[in-house]
Amino acid sequence: MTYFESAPKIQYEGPTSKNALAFKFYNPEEKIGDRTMEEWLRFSVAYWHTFTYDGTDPFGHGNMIRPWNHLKGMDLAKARVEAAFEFFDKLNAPFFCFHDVDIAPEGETLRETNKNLDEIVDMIEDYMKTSKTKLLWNTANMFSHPRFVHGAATSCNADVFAFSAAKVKKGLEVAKRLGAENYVFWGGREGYESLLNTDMGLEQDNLARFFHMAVEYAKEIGFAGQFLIEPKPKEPTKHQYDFDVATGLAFLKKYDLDPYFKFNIEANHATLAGHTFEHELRVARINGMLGSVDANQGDPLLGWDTDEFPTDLNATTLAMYEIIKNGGLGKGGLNFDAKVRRGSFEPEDLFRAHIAGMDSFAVGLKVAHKLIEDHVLDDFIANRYRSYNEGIGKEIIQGKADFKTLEEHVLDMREIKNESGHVEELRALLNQYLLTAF
Ligand code: XLS
Ligand code: NI
Ligand code: NI
Repeated sequence: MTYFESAPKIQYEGPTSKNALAFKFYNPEEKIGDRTMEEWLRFSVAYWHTFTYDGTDPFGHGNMIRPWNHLKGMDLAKARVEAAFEFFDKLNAPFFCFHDVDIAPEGETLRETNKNLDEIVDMIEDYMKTSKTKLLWNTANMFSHPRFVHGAATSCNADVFAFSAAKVKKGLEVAKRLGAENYVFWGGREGYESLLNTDMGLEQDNLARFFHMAVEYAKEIGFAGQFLIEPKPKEPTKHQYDFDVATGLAFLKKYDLDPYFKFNIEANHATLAGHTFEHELRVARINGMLGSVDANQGDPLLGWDTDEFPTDLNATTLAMYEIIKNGGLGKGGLNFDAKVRRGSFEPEDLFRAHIAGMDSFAVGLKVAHKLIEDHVLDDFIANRYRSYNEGIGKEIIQGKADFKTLEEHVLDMREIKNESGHVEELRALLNQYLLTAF
């Protein structure tokens, strides 16, 4: 059976193509430096937004027209798997991601839920034998069901902690079976509403205990994927513990978890934390912790996680700049944790949206690579910091200076000369590269 009848296999047609269902910039085979676009970008489709989401928002019912809408329960779950692999194939997507509850309905007990899950995982495993699409990561949804009202690993209720552990145990087994490249922990409701009723110390200690158990179990079953923490400052809780990369890093270091984790950085979460996307990528990169990316964008006029498909070329370019400087994403990828707007309710919009996101990151890749190849920012920055290459600066870097020698250096200095940072010029240069790369 065909689910997306109107959609052909999406091909690269080049920047002048007028075909909505074609790539204009993403040419998977095109070499950029030492890798192809496909190898650099490692695109992934998010199961929840593309196959599970029905358009429901806090003010309205589901409105998405989907070829599986008439089905329920396990029949619905199976149809979604069939549709998903048709979609991956037509889009030529190398990866996908899912939460446990996205792919199979929950039962009355965890035993029943796991049974449903096993049946669907069998089916996915079968499809994966002939499909090129691999599993970038899976994760456990520990925020939708009412039992997670006070959190999962940070819940005040030990039964909920146990339930969460059992879900992640199963998730790791599924990850191992399907050959997932990573396993993700996004904080869901791991945060708090008010300190008046919260033992923050215990909650964070418990979260660390939970992560250590996950690390142990992965070792036990031989799951070699990369563990990823996905920071987010708020939503659904008022304050989430994995606020941003810097906060997450301090947590991991405090509990000796940093050797086992990297970060999955989501653009919209970065902006919710009051950072740019590239800031979060940079913090992770310079600490050797850049693992993967949830590729989306927020709306500057709205203060929540709108999860829009990324189309801002400045942002994709600066993101790809960090990713290239990182030497790529390793086991990670660019996962479209992005949903079509509620007004874009036709099945074909799913293709149009992914094409928009993939083309935008392809542009970002090409422009960022050119910027790096031409040493544009590197030369500028090297020159800006040149005072550290000689004299007192060199002594600081070499650890030869101390407060006394530094005082001596400036005590009789009449004037310190600074130079302009020329940030406007650099922004214009970025525009120039964006407009001339193709
Ligand atoms: C929610 C998160 C979530 C994670 C996976 O804001 O982005 O979708 O990526 O649990
Ligand atoms: Ni995400
Ligand atoms: Ni998100």
